[in-house]
Amino acid sequence: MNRWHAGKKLALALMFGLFPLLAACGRADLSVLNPQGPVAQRQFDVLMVSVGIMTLVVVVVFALLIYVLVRFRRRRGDNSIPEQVEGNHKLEIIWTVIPIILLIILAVPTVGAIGKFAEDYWDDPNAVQVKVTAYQYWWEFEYPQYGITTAQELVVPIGKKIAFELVAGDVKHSFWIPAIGGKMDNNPGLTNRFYLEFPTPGVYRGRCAELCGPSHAYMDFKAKAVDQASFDRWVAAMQGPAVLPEDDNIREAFVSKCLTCHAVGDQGAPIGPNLTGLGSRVTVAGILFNDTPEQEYVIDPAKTEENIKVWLEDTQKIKPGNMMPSAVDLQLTQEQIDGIAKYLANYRLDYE
Ligand code: HEC
Ligand SMILES: [Cu+2]
Repeated sequence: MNRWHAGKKLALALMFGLFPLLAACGRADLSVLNPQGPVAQRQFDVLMVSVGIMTLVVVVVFALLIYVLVRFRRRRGDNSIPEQVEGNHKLEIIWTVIPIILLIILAVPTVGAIGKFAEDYWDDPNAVQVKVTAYQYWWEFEYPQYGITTAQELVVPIGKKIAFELVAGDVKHSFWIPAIGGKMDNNPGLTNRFYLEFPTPGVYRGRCAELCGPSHAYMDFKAKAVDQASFDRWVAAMQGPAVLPEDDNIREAFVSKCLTCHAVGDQGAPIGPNLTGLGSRVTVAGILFNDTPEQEYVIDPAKTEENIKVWLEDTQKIKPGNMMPSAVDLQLTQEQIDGIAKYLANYRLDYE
């Protein structure tokens, strides 16, 4: 009785314990199982066809197995050897033909969908071109139609085809926004093209989906989908003149110690992410969130400032093996750290 009680308690605890875990499976900003937009929906449909077929196979095979186990079990006192059968044409044809039919049912929508996913809208004047270059462990997004470059946070208009050209700056990476679609490899020296569509405004979480080094698991990015007017304002703000720190000492430090690798303004950066409008990004370095738990994805400048300091203090602790030196190696004073963090956190492009 007691043991039964404990078992029941454990089962209940497991059920409720797993609940929040499983609930995350449906997040609209993250989950393949809650597809957003036509590309993700099509991929989900193909997934469901194969899950359906596999479920059918499992159910039929297990039903037959259980039936045979029960029906042909050895009965008490029966020591006779059953009739020995070898080769049954009818059965062999059945279990060859049925899998072939199932494979055809699986193949037709899959091959059709794969063709659709690979459609190239790069030269479509209505599409927005984004060239994605993946580095250990960050993402660069270049918009050749507008002459602008950003990093870690992709900004796109809703309802339009976003034509991606993928390449890697070092090793192989893979571009994946689970709720929106993907994934596709970023290879060094070889470009891949595909497209995605974002149906509703919001922040979607992106990931690197190819083991690329010690900080692979931290190689996150965000995709922010906004309406067309906001997107146009963002492009105009990105194209505008760069803003530098007002204070002479801070500006001098920023230019000499940071702009050697980074850039502000519309040009790409030589080694690191473009920092233009960093204060408008949901994260620092892709993983330190600038929002508060109460208001997801609403940026809190004080939190951004804190995150920039955390990042500068020990970049290797946040993302082991990344290419940015820490404050000590850059010989920054505390005053410079504070000043630069304040400047970057308040470097906002108010386009939403
Ligand atoms: C040697 C080149 C180099 C120098 C110098 C450098 N950085 Fe970086 N920085 C990088 C690289 C590379 C990354 C990307 C790291 C990653 O995420 O893997 C980065 C990332 C960042 C990020 C996160 C960017 C984002 O999009 O979220 C910030 C902020 C930053 N650096 C600020 C600074 C500041 C401020 C300085 C000067 C005090 C500086 N960096 C100096 C190379 C450099
Ligand atoms: Cu990667």
